Amino acid sequence: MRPYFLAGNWKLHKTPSEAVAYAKELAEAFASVTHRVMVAPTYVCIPQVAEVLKGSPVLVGAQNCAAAESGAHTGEVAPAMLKEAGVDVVILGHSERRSIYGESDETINQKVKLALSAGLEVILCVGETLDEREAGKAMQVVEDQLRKGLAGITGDQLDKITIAYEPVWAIGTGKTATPQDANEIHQGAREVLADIYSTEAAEAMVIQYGGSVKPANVKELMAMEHIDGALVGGASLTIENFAPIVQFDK
Ligand code: G2H
Repeated sequence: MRPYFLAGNWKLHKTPSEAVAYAKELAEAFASVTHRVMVAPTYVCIPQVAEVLKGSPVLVGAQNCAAAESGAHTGEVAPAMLKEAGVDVVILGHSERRSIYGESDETINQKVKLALSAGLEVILCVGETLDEREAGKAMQVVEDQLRKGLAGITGDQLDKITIAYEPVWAIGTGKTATPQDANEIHQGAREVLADIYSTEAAEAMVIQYGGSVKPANVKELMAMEHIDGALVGGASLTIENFAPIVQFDK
């Protein structure tokens, strides 16, 4: 049985004082949560949020990391620096990183490798654009991103990796893939993982769905066989929305 993993991606929201106040609410609300939970603030909020969440089951995430360990990379933050600042999990390959900041699969793969060697867990995001979906290429795109993003990653590293399927057309748009459409891609992704690694390894991997997840649709998404959690943006920013998502089965 795969554990559910519900993660909040705060994107470019919340100042350090707002993040700390919210983290305190989360620590209290999720003190005895039964699923895996994570929140990913901006870099500058991480140390303070990590301090608040110390001893709480809520994991600390980062939204990105550098594709290098150190050196002349102005504006970047290395995986080991994130680890020392209290980060448990790093989100890599989010479609906003791919589309706005031009990250290639090769760069993302480099980041995955460096993050794992720094002792971080990884959420690797994949997903097709609307044009790609309409051209019937959704699964092909996801397969390509998975194969390239995981290149060189061995089977014994998989327990540190979560996949997030985020159809780009459903991100922040209010449009959600139907649970059946999402499940179909999740199942396809699992078949790709089985082909790269093994059926057993693929069955054990947690695959989150992301894209306009909210309290009103979380339950039906989580009911699907191959959907094991959610990567939540907008609805992770308030306790009123995030608590019912994380505790969707209560
Ligand atoms: C997808 C998701 C979080 P939202 O980007 O990663 O955002 O839930 O706002 O669509």
